[in-house]
Amino acid sequence: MRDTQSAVVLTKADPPTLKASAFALRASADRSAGERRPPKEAIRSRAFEYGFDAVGFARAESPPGARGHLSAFLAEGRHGEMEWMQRTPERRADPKTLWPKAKTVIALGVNYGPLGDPLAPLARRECGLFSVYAQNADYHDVLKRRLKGFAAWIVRSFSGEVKIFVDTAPVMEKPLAQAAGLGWQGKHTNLVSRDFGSWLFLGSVFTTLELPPDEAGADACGSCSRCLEICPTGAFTAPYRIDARRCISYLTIEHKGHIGREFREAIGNRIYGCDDCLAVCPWNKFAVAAREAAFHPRIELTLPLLRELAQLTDSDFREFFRGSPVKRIGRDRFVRNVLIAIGNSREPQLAPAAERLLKDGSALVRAMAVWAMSRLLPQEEFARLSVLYAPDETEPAVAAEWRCGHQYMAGKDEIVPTSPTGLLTQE
Ligand code: B12
Ligand code: SF4
Ligand code: SF4
Repeated sequence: MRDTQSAVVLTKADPPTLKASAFALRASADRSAGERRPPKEAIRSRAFEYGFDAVGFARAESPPGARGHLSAFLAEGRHGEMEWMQRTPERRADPKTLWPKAKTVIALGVNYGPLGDPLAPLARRECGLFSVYAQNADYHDVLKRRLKGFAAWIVRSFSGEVKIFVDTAPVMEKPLAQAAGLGWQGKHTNLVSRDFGSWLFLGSVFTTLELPPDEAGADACGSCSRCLEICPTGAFTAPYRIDARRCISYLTIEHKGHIGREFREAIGNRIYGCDDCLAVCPWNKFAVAAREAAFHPRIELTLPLLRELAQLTDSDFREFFRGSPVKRIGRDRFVRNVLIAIGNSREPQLAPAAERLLKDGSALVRAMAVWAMSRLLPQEEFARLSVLYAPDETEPAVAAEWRCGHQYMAGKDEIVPTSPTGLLTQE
């Protein structure tokens, strides 16, 4: 009975990709096997029915190299302000330390492949670019829902205990996914799949069931280095090694303070996250568009006008980004990012949108409004505004932006050193 149902759901849900047809074959073989189907194969089949596009099994143990690489990452401070990463490194490095009862990790991937070239909007400087993962629903919500249903089914069918994880727990999802055969960690450090390229969200079910592991994914980057070369901010210190503090994804999403001057031009019009290293990967040639409609871009987020985004109030922001991952950075950080994109737009007609924010309640916003205007306005106009606004400025970082703006306009384009928190340290 269960197997018959499987076949029906599968035919309806899976798109005609290689992966789906390969699975359909497996499903009919399973049906003839009836109840004798081994738990691992039954679980694999069900995972696809629950909407996962990739599934693999690994022992619940620290993946090779992961512990040492994590220690080096933390010791060198490459996690920046993400201090939660250093709270429980032992648990993060080893699923057994996180949950001693765990025997097997079921690694799962959901395809979020874009519909077109995700880098094309970089040329539309009057618009903001949201990274592919943030153009619609929050994947945490989508994956968690599926993981809960799937994990409950495992317990109902085979007993044992389970725990589910997606992103936020101290779990090294990429090395575990590699150990479970979903792909390999590419030189851009993300998991690359032969079927879906760089576009898999990852989640996992830890279980007390002892299930035979799959073969680990083998590195197929070869001599390619496209991802390393394209990074606008030089975030890769070496192949397979990232300094998060230099990554635009970190700067625009995780970093709470002022964004260092040395990164602002390189950010271009990326207002939430970055996909450059993912998008250039040649393994994307086999990628297909996400089958989950909640990951297809919301029309308002595909080419949103910077001028309009800059005017979002706190309540507009919360309403506009309801259910979206963007919501978690809050209006001030978001408008900070938008103002950097405005400064990079080379469109003087966007200057009024920045000027309106010179008296904003947030120092993050005021600082980037000043910076944007220093990039867009003629020198006399910037000087006129400076006379009007700078004397009342009480926040040292914003006052410093006015001074740096004058220097920039005078042709002294100095990159002012920033502290690890992104605050200007010159004054
Ligand atoms: C912290 C974090 C970030 C940080 C740091 C990124 C990073 N690479 O660590 C920041 C904010 C920058 C970030 C950005 C992004 N992230 Co992120 N992030 C995470 C998080 C929470 C933890 C990752 C982690 O443990 N990092 C610590 C370091 C030590 O681990 P690592 O990168 O795996 O390092 C390995 C390699 O360096 C390797 N290594 C080191 N030296 C060497 C040498 C050799 C020879 C080899 C072979 C390997 C090797 O070993 C290390 C351990 O295996 C995970 C979720 C999770 N819980 O796992 C999501 C996660 C990695 N992020 C994800 C995504 C989608 C992104 C972005 C694409 C979002 C965007 N569009 O803006 C970018 C991509 C940037 C990039 N190139 O990595 C996805 C990736 C999915 C996938 N297919 O891999 C994850 C898994 C979330 C999820 N559940 O789907 N992220
Ligand atoms: S996401 Fe962008 S900034 Fe971060 S490492 Fe990749 S290319 Fe560089
Ligand atoms: S772009 Fe090239 S080097 Fe980078 S992850 Fe893809 S295959 Fe590997």
